[in-house]
Order: sequence, then structure tokens, then C-alpha cells
Amino acid sequence: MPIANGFLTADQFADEYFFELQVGACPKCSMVQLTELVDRDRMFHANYAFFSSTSSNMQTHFRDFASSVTAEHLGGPDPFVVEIGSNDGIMLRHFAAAGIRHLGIEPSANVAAVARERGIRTISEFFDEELARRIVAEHGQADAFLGANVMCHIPYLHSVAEGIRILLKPEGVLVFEDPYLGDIIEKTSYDQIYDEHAFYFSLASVSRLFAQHGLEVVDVEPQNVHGGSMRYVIAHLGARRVSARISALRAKEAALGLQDPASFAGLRRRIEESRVALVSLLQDVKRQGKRVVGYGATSKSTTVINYCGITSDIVEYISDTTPIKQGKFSPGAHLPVRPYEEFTRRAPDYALLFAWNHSAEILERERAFTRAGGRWISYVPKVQVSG
Ligand code: JHZ
Ligand code: SAH
Repeated sequence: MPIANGFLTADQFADEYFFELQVGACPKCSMVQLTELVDRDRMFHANYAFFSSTSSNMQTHFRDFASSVTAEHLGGPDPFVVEIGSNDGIMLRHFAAAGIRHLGIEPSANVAAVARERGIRTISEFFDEELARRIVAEHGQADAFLGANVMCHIPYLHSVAEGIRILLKPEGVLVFEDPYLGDIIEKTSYDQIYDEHAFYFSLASVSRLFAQHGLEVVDVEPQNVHGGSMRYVIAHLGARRVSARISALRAKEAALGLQDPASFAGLRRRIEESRVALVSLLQDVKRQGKRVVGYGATSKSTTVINYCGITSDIVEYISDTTPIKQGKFSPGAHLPVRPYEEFTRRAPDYALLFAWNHSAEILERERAFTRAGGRWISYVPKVQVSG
């Protein structure tokens, strides 16, 4: 597989980087993770292609995330909030607007620059234990340490967990969310598997990881974003009451067999079936001479396109609203990425919904396309056509 967010120009094709994408599950610690990792500097740099604020639904989600953190965890005087992977400031802007002391840690310099322009205090570095010590020396300890769709991106998780232990006040909390393994298995959302996602967390694996650093999971809350995420609230061991939701989710994970090799064998089989169904559907549509355009040049689509062998004679181009992706080609398969305006100007017969996790907001916006007979191809949880 290529780098999922490695959108490129034609002169870069010859030097494109590929690696072996494979997932392993540890029977001892129950962590599910990639077996080959891509160097972080290949993924997170000054030309990073993912800007968080491109989805209006995610803007609402992070406004609510920020207000729940403020209401539940920032009661003391002069609170301090740290966020890793703060990207273009989609969440921190709410703390900045409320005059709350905050610090974003965002190594991808281009997205960090957008946050800074919005008045959000941001440093462009990779978080780890060493950086945590420097932050404590400069700003003191934090009341809340936040992360969305970033913890599962960091291979050196022990250094991160240790850094959090050092950085958090005795009563402080870590609140983070990431795609949930239970949802990936249940929905066969195999497109969550790509270079940036080094880990596929469950409560079992997360609890075990943080326990090794004197931290415990005190609450969990499923989130209906990115195809099903889990939010974990973590505190110093013994500092907070543990919610009854923890034991309930633990029991549910055991019943779902999240640590059972048979679950992974079943997932693998369903992934293979999904590929067969999607390829044959696309071939049928093509035989009828219909036009198919991809909707959303997502990171996830890199896995689907390359795993299914989708080429530009089947999918004409991918429509995307992100300027840095437009005019480039998709990683690996090199499908053209074009501005959304092209989709509206000359609508295709079929839209292949690569941004399926944002389907509510997209279907609402594209009512005219659907009303005019435009059809949608999706593949999570099942390959299907809808109109
Ligand atoms: P979206 C990225 O995943 C990468 P991706 C990362 N690894 C991760 O975990 C999640 O984000 C958080 C476009 N779009 O959100 C914008 C439209 O064109 O599914 C984006 O390019 N029209 C950090 O890349 C892409 O689709 C629209 O109406 O899989 C969405 O990417 C909408 C809503 C989006 O994340
Ligand atoms: N939180 C945002 C952005 C997720 S994208 C959202 O949910 O939409 C993941 C971000 O994590 C990228 O912007 C990447 O640059 C950043 N990142 C990767 N490794 C990191 C690390 N070690 N420390 C802090 N941020 C990191």
C-alpha cells in the first residue's frame, strides 16, 4: 500500500513509497496493530493533506466535545488544556474563544499554521515523554489532555502514556477518542486500516496500556463519528470514581469476542467478500456505460481503491473539497482528484461514497443529485446501491 494521504503529482509517481499493510492481534495484551510501520515523517509533515474542518458535522462534534470537557473537567482556577493532533484547531478554537489557557501540539506544520492564524496557541512537534517534561517546565501541569484520531496514530505509545502521566495534574483527565475495533469488526469497515492507523483500540487494550503507566480508564462513551469511535476518559489510578459503563463494556467486548482469533478470521473473510462484491458491481455499471465518480478523497479510500484494484477507467476521478488534494492524483492507483465544483457542474450517474462516515451531511447536501436520478454506491457495512 502507498501512504494513505500521499496525494501526488505525476512527476512523483516514479518515487512513490509503498509498504506491506498487515494487521496483527496480540493474544497476550489484546492490542491490534499494524505489523509494519511507516516512518512518521513520511506521513505528518508540512504538506499534510487532511484538514479537520472540512466536515460541518465534525465541527459540531468538536464544539460539543469542547463544551463537555469545559463543563465536566475545568472547574478549578486558571485551567490548562493540552491537545495533541490539534490539526487546524477544530476543537481548541472553542477553548481559545472562551479565554481558556490551551496548547495545541501538531507536528504537521501546514495544518498547525492554520490553527495559529486562528489565534490558537500551537507548537509543531511530535508529542512524547520528553516534550511532556518541557511543557510542564514551561506551563505547569494540565487539567485536561485531549486527543481525537491521534492516539492510534502514534507507535511509541508507552512514551506518550508516560508523558501524559507526567503532564496531568493529580485530578487531571485524559480524554481521547479513536475508531473502535468493535465497530470495525461489526461493520467490516476495513478501510480504517491504513498507515496512519497504527492501532485499532478496544477498552481491553487501552486499559492494559495505560495501567502500565499508573493510569486507569474511568469512563467510556461511544461516538457516532468516523464510522464508530470510542471516547475514553482516563485518570491517575484511584483519583476518580470508575463508571459502571466500564464493566458493561468489558462484558460486551468479551461477548463480541474482540480477543478471539475467530473474530479476525471472520473479518478477513468478509473483507474478501466485500472486495468481490464491489468490484463486480463497478464492472456491471461500467459495462452499462455509466459514469462513476468517487465522493471524498479520504485516507480510507486509499485502502479500498488499491485493495480492490480500482482504476481510472472505472472511477473517472475523485471529487474533494480540500484545495491541497485537488489537481493531484490518489496514492497508488493515481485516480485524478478534482474540485467539488466539477461534480456539481457535470454530475455522474453514480457517486462512489468514499466519505461514507459523513453520509448524513453529504446526502443532505446532495439532495438535488439524488432527486435527478443520481445513485450512490457504498460498501460499509455492505456493498449496495441506493438512489
Ligand atoms: P474523512 C483522516 O481520515 C485521516 P479520512 C486520519 N488518519 C483520521 O483518523 C481521520 O481523518 C480523523 C472530503 N469531503 O473525514 C474532505 C468532501 O469532499 O472521512 C476530506 O478530504 N465533501 C487523521 O481522510 C474527505 O472528504 C464533503 O462533503 O478518511 C473526508 O475525510 C465532506 C464531508 C468531505 O477522513
Ligand atoms: N484531531 C483532529 C486531527 C486528526 S489528524 C481530528 O480528529 O480531526 C491526526 C493528527 O495527528 C495529524 O494532524 C498529525 O499531524 C497529528 N499527529 C501525528 N503524530 C502526532 C504526535 N506524536 N503528537 C501530536 N500530534 C500528532
